[in-house]
Amino acid sequence: MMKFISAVIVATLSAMIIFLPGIAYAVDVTMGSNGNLVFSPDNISITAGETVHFVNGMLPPHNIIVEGRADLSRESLMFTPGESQDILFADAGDYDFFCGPHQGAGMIGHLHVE
Ligand SMILES: [Cu+2]
Repeated sequence: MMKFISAVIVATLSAMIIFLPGIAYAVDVTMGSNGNLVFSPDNISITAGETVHFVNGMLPPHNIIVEGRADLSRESLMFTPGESQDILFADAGDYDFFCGPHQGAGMIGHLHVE
C-alpha cells in the first residue's frame, strides 16, 4: 500500500512539473553579470507585448528604473542573486533604463520595442 501511495505521489508531482504553465520571456537580462556593474545584454530589441526578465546576478543590490516611466520601473532593490523582476512592454518606443545604485558606474541600458 505504501508503495502504491508513493507511486501516486511521484506521478502527481511529475504531472505538476510537466504541466506547469511555462512563461516565455523575450529576453533574459542579467544584472551584475560576471562581477561587472552592467546589464547583460544592455541593448535590447523586443516586440510590443513581450516581457523582459531581469535576473539579479553579482554585486547587488540592483533595481530597474525605466526613465520617465515609473509604471514600468521596479524600484525595490534586489539583494539576493537569482531574484528577478518581469517587465512587460506593451507600447512600441525607445526606452532608457538604469540601475538606481549603479547608474553613476555606468549600469545603464537601452530597449527598443517595435
Ligand atoms: Cu546595480
